[in-house]
Amino acid sequence: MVVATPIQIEKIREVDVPVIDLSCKQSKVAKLIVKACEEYGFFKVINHGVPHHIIKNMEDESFQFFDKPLPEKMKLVGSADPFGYGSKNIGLGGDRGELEYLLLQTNQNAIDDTSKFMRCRYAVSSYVDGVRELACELLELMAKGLGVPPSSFSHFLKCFNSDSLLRLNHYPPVTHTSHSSFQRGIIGFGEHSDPQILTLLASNFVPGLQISLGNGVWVPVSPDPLAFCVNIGDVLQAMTNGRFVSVRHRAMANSLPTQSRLSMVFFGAPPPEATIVCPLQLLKQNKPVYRAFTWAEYKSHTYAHRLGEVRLDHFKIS
Ligand code: GA4
Repeated sequence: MVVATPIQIEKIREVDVPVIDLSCKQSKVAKLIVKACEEYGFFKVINHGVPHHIIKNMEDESFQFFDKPLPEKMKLVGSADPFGYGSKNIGLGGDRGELEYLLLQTNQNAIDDTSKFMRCRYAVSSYVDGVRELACELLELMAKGLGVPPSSFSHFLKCFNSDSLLRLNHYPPVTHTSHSSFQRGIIGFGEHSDPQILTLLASNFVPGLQISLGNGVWVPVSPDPLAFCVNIGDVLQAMTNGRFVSVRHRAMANSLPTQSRLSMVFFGAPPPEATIVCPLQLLKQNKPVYRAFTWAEYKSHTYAHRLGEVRLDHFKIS
């Protein structure tokens, strides 16, 4: 069981994270999103347009999958390598957390395959279509707010071979083994940044997500089943020359004693061969901070390293 670092060097701070109402005027929304991405690399969206029944259906299917006995889950999807079913092991480098998960690719062939374990693949494909569309809308609002061509970031997610992923995380309730684990909290999914462009997370009503403000300060994000939590990934930090922050975040496992937390996370990613560079309009007098790299290159660097590493530093121009 992984326990958070001692409370003396870790501070929990209640901060109102930005909540952005997508039904407001576009130009106002674009400005608010840019501000949130610069300050936190994180915001919540409400009135986002993804129909509630699509989210609920995906949630029900996910719970049904995780409720199955272990041998059945393994038989249906195989063990994560990295795609498939995983329990407690995260990635291939020995990271551990108090969760079980299902990691899926979102291209059409992969979704067709999901019919093996979901009662109908409609749940997965309609969820992925809905969140992808929302992710593109948000990326276009960011482009508008930054004054770069509208599809500068979103076009990657629209490619037929975009490497976007869907991750279903199930955090069962954890009983505390000691007083100190109760005080410090048990880690469900350890501190990290997401390597992709943009992440959209929906969860049930159980808390757990925290974002980092740096220097050991953590902000708990209150759960809202009607909102999506949005965070910037490493690729978008690179594409904005460091202006947007790829926020470090984690999930705690032990918030409610009897309730499971479920999160459904879409990672919007480029196709493998895409080259990641910052649009010229954002460079102006500033020198580029990162060298150009392909998503395939970044991904293999990512998967060869531990969860908590700051992977983008490797691509900094010294
Ligand atoms: C973090 C974001 C996504 O969940 C993920 C994770 C991936 C995995 O679980 O296989 C990684 C992690 C994530 C970054 C570092 C490597 C790879 C586990 C790990 C230790 C699916 C992703 O793309 O990168």
